[in-house]
Amino acid sequence: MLAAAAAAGDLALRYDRPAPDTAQGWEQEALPIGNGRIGAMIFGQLARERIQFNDITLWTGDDKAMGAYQPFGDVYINLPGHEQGTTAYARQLDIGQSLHSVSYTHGGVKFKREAFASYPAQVIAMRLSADKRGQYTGSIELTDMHDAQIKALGNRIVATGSLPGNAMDYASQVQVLNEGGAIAVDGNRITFTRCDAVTLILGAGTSYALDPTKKFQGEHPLPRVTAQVSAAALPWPALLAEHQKDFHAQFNRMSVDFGTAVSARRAQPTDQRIATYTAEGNDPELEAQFFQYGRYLLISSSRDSLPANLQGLWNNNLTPPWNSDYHTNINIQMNYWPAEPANLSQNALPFFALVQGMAPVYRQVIAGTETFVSSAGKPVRGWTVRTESNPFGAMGYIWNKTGNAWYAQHFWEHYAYTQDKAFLRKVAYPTMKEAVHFWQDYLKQLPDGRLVAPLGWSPEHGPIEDGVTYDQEIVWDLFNNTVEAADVLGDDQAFRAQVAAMRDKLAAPRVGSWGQLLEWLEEKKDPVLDTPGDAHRHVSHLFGLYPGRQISPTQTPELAAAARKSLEGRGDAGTGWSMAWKTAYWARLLDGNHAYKMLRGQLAKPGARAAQQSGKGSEGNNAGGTYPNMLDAHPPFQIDGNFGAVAAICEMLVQSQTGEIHLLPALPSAWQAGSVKGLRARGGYEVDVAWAGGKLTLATIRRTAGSGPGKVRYGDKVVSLNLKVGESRRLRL
Ligand code: FUC
Repeated sequence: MLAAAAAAGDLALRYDRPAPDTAQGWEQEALPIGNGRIGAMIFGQLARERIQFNDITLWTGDDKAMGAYQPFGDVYINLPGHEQGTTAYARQLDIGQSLHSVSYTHGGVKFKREAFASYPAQVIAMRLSADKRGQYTGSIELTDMHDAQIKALGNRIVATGSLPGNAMDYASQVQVLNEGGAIAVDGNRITFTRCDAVTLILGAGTSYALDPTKKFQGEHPLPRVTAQVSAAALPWPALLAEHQKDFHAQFNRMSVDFGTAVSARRAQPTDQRIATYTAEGNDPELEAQFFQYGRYLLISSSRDSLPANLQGLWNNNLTPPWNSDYHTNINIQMNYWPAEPANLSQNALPFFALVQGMAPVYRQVIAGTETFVSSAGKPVRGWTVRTESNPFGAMGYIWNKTGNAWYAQHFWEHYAYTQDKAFLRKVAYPTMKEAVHFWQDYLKQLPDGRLVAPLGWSPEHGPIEDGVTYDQEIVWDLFNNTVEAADVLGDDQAFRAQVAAMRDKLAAPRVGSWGQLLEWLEEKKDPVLDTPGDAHRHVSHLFGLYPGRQISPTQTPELAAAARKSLEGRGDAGTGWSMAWKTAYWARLLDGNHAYKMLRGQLAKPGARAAQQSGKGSEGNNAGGTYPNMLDAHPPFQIDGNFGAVAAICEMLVQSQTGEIHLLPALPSAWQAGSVKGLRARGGYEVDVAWAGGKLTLATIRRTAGSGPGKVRYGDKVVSLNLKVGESRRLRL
């Protein structure tokens, strides 16, 4: 049972057996679909197919209690007898087509299933068909993970309930459409008998509203879900075409080719291909697929609703790890790192909406917290966050005080890439300015005049104290971006001057005794902390290197050299997100081969590096990897690593944080020939690059927004540009 061999450029994840119907099968082998709000994990089981589904807003908890992101329910398709004697089984997720499919032969009949989550139709749809008539006899069940009432009526099964605790209403509904044969209600199920084809249309929703003035309660979802499910009863080709048109409009903005794999690799199912790659590397097609998979996952888990959480929107567990929450000290930010460079800017909007929705709640929290008084004893202005957060304003665990400034960076970057001045003026600048107010009030002055962030924590490492490098760099980033934003807007000059002056008084990153970038204001006299043997997964004190821009090999070579020392000290291990971040760090240090080494480690099977386990840290610092379904293993499954890897690969190909578009700044020697189209650069550009023999052959720079001159660098060569919107320039450097 070999999966059909893939062709070059083919973007299907392929398997020759179903995902086991277990928690581990869900996590590591089932395949995700999603429309940005609702989604599902599909197992591809034969006699009892399972579609485990989610809505990104189904949360327990409220503004006081964290609660957790919840699984919604399952649709089961019972096809008695299909397990025995099945041949030619193939299961695939084509991420270029946003389409899941299963095919097999049973009793001389070829059976086929297709499934997708449509954004335009707001439903999940699955169609079962066969090459002979009357072959489908079985039943459909809808289950619920809480205590919904479930009822089958006509051709629909409807579940409605309300969560204990926060009274959130929810509803799901599956409509069964048969071609040929008959369907009937049998208790809570719908049976189908001798049908030619069966289509399921699944809708789901909740009463959650991202609006603190309504206490986050909107309308009951049942009428909306019913209308969505009714409207989606279209001919299958029409429903699919509408979905794919919408999907392609986002996904096809980029294409990537890192080189060709030998045909023996293409013949392998994805799980075996990852295993071979773990041992032998040398599969640029798999790396390209991993890149595009991250883009697929962002499109599928971040659109017009809440932002992607720790698991995107896929969760089958009532008590998921870390509540599958919005973690503020790396995780939600990493989810959004790829959005701008990988040409999925609109998919970042849910993050901005969450921040803006929470701000009024957070302001009240801060106003009532004794921690946040200025050195003059007055309450600080603005708001900030703890490490854990939910979509009702509750927060938990330790304060992550510079979380406000890090969030503000994303608002600024959205402008930097899109050049959307209305967004800058109305959305980004006010958010940045409020974070600046917080830090203007809260920073404290050392006797030598330097400004430090009081009592911060370098995530999640060492003591809580003043002026930790992580905080200093993030505040610097906020001040620096705010100065630039004020320059763009041009009408806030007095404030701009204050912020620039404070930026220049911030305690700056410093080099320590072994050449490292100090993680804390003073070097620790500790046997482990920030020594060359300290393998802690967080290397957050290099924020200024990435995603910040305070440290760079060209502009601050001493600090960049120190950052390199620190990275060497921390080593090449890490959990999923940690490895992705290190990949980006190495790319910013312009070391493509080291970045590639990190990427290769992350795309390996989890546990492949277990022999080197350091055992340091509460959850291990050497663990990450990629599961057979290509989801990131923190472990457990945590989606930030998928997203971080996309962003890091973008940094290997094009950088633009220093005022130049730097082409192929960190191209690894493993990628000898290839091309990438549609990467975005700050200033409103789209960039295509092609290379051969490890050297740039052609670049095309298109301007899609913005105005004014720009510069393009390749190695030591720099050329100037002055493109208008719609213009492009081809360069051979
Ligand atoms: C941060 C990390 C952990 C984990 C958690 C969800 O706290 O330190 O490794 O990723 O988020």
